[in-house]
Amino acid sequence: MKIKKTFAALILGFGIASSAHAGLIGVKSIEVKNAINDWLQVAEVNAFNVGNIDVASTGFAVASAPDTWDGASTPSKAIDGITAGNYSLGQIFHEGDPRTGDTLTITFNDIQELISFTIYGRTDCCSNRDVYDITFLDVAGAELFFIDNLQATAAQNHTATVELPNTNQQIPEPASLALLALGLVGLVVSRRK
Ligand SMILES: [Ca+2]
Ligand SMILES: [Ca+2]
Ligand SMILES: [Ca+2]
Repeated sequence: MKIKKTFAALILGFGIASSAHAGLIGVKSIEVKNAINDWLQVAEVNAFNVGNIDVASTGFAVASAPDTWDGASTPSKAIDGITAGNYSLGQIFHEGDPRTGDTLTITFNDIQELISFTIYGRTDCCSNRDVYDITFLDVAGAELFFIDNLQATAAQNHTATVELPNTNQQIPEPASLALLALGLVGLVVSRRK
């Protein structure tokens, strides 16, 4: 009985360790560009970190862009927590004239480990424009991950989500592997008994 309990505890411990969230590490900023040489317009960006917090939010990040269409379509609209995408209601970021392949940059206050990325496009018109190239950058400006042609058009219900790769691999240490092996031996022994 004692061996069985030890084995159960080991399996439980191992299961908890391997189910912990881990994601794309070292992210300082995200760059959003229009992928089809059209106007850049974004209703909202969400970027969830390992603590399940959307850090693409006012208070955790700042959003910037070279220009805006008007005073109601500022970059901050992409991180204000409102996913609705009606331009005429002042709900989206929209790049300014001229159309120059602009970049919306979301810079985090702190370096983040991200597990998922979601973008919301415009809903009142022109949703065919909403195809994006997304680049995740480290603090030195080096590319960590790239999402090509992410579509958030009407056909995608104006939104798209990508689970980010785990670059914080939790490889079991030799010691814990040995413990697991011991547990397996324990199971065999207890079954024989
Ligand atoms: Ca957000
Ligand atoms: Ca918004
Ligand atoms: Ca522009």
